[in-house]
Amino acid sequence: MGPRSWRLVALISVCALVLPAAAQAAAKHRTSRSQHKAPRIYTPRPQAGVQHLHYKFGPIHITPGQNTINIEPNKLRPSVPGYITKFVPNLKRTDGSVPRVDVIHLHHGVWLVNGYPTWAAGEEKTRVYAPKGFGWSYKPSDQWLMNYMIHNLTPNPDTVYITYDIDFIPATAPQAKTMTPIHTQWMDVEGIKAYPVFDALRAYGNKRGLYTFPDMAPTDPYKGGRKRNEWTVPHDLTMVGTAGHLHPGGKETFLTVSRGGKTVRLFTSKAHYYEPAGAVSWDVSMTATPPNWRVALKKGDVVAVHGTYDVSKASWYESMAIMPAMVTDGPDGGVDPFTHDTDVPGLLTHGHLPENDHHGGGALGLPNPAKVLDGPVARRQLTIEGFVTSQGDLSGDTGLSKPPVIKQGQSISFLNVDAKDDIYHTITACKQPCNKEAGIAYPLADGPVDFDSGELGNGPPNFTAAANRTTWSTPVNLKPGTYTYFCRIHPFMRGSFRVVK
Ligand SMILES: [Cu+2]
Repeated sequence: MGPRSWRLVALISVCALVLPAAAQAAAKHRTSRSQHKAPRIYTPRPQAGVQHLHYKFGPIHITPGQNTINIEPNKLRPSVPGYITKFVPNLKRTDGSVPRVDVIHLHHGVWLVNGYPTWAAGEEKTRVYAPKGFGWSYKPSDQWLMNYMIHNLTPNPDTVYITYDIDFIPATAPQAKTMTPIHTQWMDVEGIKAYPVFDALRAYGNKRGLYTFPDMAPTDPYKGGRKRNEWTVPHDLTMVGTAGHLHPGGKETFLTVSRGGKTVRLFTSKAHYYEPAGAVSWDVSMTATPPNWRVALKKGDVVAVHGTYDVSKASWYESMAIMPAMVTDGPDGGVDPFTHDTDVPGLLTHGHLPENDHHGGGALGLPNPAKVLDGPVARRQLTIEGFVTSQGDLSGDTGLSKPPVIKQGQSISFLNVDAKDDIYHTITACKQPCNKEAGIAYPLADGPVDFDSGELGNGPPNFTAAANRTTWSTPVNLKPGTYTYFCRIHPFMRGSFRVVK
């Protein structure tokens, strides 16, 4: 399995409107305009002269509980030079059906072109459209790699394809003569790295329950070094589009630009949740820049990306904030972001998707851990094997549901035996009783206190979601009570333990 990682993204977009002129630039972190109604969903007309190409990468055989990162050569692409003007990814089974997102999903797919991330998709499946007259220039000699992380939330194997629809204008088409080439500028709060994640915990939120990374990070995430969320514009050019990628809990990503000591907001990509429970699931679509959005950037401008999460309901581990941008190779018009308000309302890249219909939270008839009699005193390490914890397991008819008991000040340790099969598990606090049916919105990391083990397991160094350890111990400072937990990777897995005086 080859590996590496990133999860990512999606992005960009769009088509036709004019930037409202006006407005002095706004201050650095001003609140972006509120949108009470759903933003409009944008569906561009195909550019003239395009071919619609459809590719299926695979078949990919998915192992039980898989959450690993792979990277493989990708020869599925146009055979002649030209311009790519649309990129729409998906994940499909061999029969063409789209798996439910709470069963198996594309945690990320990144199409690397000559080593650089160029298009990407995450669970939110953002669709990417170049504005009319613009396209990514493509040569058959380009090297393409497919970097993907497919997350199987169940213990059942499966087989899928990563699909992508491309609109393509061959260089020989008359329309090609008027095209302006663009390329992707990868903007990620963690920079370009294998697994660019950060934790957004409830304790980090402001009074409104919002947490913006890296701005509000309790410690400098860059440790005084290079700010990985920044990009210094190398020469005058035009940015023609952008859209964000984030995870459940995410509210928005935004770009700022700084010049001469002044900072303004370039664009805010907002998460619109179709999820009835709010910002807690993958039932979401991101806004992208409108079609005629054009911003002139100057050499030396510093563009930075930020991500805001709603931490009022739950903590969010291994979160992302990525905002790839489409930029031209040189100056190509556009407004000055310091004299025009470029942070205009965006357009959604898609509506609600049927694969996000299973929200979870229904009754399963599992025991309520708080009412179950004490299990044995926990003296030895608990094991997680075959997706079952050796004591306190709630996820089914295991006969192991009685919580192991420890005295206040002690801790229980867990060993993930499944790590030998590259299956990662977490022990993550959830609110009691945490015994309902799993779905895209349940369970959440909303226990009375936060604890999380990280993904117990091993993977290639610097290229994995795994913590590269297989054990974890509960915090020693827990007050007496019954604690419930779930596995973030396989949310049907639940357990409990009890702390007594
Ligand atoms: Cu698990």
